[in-house]
Amino acid sequence: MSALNGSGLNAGFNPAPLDAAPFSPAPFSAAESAAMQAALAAAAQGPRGANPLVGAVVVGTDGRLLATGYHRGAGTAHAEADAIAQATAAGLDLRGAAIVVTLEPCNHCGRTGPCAQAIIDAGITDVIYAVDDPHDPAAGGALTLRAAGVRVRSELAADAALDLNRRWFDAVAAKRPFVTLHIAQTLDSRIAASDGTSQWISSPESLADNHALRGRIDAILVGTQTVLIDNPRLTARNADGEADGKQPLRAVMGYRGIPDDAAIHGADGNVLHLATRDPSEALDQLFAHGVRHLMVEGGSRILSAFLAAGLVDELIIYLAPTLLGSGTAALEGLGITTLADAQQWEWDPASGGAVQVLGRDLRLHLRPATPATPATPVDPAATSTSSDTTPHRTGADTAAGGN
Ligand code: AOF
Ligand code: ZN
Repeated sequence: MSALNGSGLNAGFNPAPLDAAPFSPAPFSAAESAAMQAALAAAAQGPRGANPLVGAVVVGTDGRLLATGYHRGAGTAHAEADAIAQATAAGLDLRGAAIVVTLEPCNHCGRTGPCAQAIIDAGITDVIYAVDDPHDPAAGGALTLRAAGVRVRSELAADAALDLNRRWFDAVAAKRPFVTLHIAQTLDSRIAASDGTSQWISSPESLADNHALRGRIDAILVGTQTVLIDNPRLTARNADGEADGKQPLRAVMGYRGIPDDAAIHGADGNVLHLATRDPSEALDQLFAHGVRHLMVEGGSRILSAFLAAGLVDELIIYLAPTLLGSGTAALEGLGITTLADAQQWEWDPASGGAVQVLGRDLRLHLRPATPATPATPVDPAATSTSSDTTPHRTGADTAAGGN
């Protein structure tokens, strides 16, 4: 986790030459390892979402770190392109240089050009990356680079790179959107007072932060109950309260119909009704509609269903210094009756940090904790006469991260 703790965040901008070890027993030099740590730290500055967090560092022939780049989210420059652009803007000649990246450089013309080609065009002759890109359309950059005569090595700091994006890798493998869930709540975890009033628990700064997030997701999801009671617009709005910039698809989940005059229809009618109460089924349908980053907005039944199913990859809590003592609880229950089954989460220092002060609120940023390995592996043959070889469930197995 050292790559995530923010220390050395600016290491990439340090012009001091790194220790270029005269003899390196490993396939990677000390300078390359240091560059990878800087790339991992840079990656963590980006936002989580449809794309993974990726960092890249260009290393000169003398072992100096020439430029550091990172990916700022879907639709923006990839990390390699960002690093190369910075080096080029500084007038550096990258011929013969190396680039150290936390993910295999992409090979596709997605929202931006292929990084493999940008590396070749810059004259970079060495590529070191941590882990392969599992995403079919983008994968294959290493082959392209090798075919062009670039020396390519991988698996440097692979564990740290996998851990950095572990829920993104899970989502890609499961062919489902990456799921961000946010809760705007009081200190005592209420999202509405007992008379139903809920505007505005959060500070204007928290609302602005949430609208910025709305502007970079593919879809926002609520339950039919929320549509019927709160009648939300679910648009990404600017400080003047006007719909502004890219707007997410608005999805409603549940069996009840959406009234024709519901505000959610908006001017563009970009609304999808998912006739299901099953989070997994909802994600399948959204994925089929091209959604790669979903924000789950509420209400408490939907929030709870996604959490109980272990389908939340990122949790953002806007915590207002307010007490209600009664009213609607953020969560309705997760089917947990004993502490050993509690869901375990960890503070996520990526994407702006684990804790931010937003006006009078705190913004808490978390991700599912890594499922712990049971201390003593269970040998089914020794403990059971049945043919069921399913590992015993532990509290860690039932945590959100275990799905
Ligand atoms: C890289 N460098 O910094 C990132 C990569 O829609 P696009 O064009 O942004 O492509 C997204 C895919 O590209 C993403 O799913 C992943 O496979 C890869 N991300 N690749 O070379 C980067 N963010
Ligand atoms: Zn790329």
